[in-house]
Amino acid sequence: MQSLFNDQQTEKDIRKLIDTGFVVAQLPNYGELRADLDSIVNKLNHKADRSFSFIDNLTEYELNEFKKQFFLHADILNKHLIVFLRHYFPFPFYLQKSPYLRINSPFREPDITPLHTDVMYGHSKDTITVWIPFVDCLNDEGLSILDRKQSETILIKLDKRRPISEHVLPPELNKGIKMHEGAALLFFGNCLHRSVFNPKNKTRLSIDSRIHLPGKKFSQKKFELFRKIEYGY
Ligand SMILES: O=C(O)CCC(=O)C(=O)O
Ligand SMILES: [Fe+2]
Repeated sequence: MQSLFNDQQTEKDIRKLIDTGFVVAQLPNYGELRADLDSIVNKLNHKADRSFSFIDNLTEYELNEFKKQFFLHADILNKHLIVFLRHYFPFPFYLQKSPYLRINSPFREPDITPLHTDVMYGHSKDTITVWIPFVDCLNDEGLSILDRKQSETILIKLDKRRPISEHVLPPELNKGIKMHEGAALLFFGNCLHRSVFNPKNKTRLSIDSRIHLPGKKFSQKKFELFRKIEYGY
């Protein structure tokens, strides 16, 4: 059977991820992932239009219910995540038990994810996050991210508790990284990232999960969040 993946591209992606701390990669099995996401959304009694505009009509309560119910279908999405990740990491690894669902609605201040590294939330610097949007992110609906080196420079200033004002942050952090639907962003736990104010008439729905490779230092605090995926799963 012909591989879904282009091995040369995979090698290039891994090198970029290791060298710089992040990479945007194509998901060859995105169609299957999206079809299952749509059926989950439909099952939860919402019509899954391509742009998720139903979300804008939900009350806060309904939105929370939607997120809670969504969580129960994690394994369906994990199945596709594993196919994708297995190709990059062809050995046993630890995967977050459930992906998180995030929504970044236009003009909604509370949906903005503030500047952070996943290490700040208790993960290890060796944890790799996979972030997948279900819409094109071309106009600030998505995430902005700094590579490992740039992140270190900013983090040193944060460590010294110097007040860090917006205008010393590199301009990359004011612009969402441009990704088409069907791509995934992979990044290490020590890369600074955030979402920017979404000024466009488009709701972004995304999932994110994390993996941990064997032989790397595990954050004890987060151990319970992961489960081992054996090779051949
Ligand atoms: O989707 C977002 O707005 C934030 C995602 C994030 O911080 C992460 O996946 O680690
Ligand atoms: Fe994060």
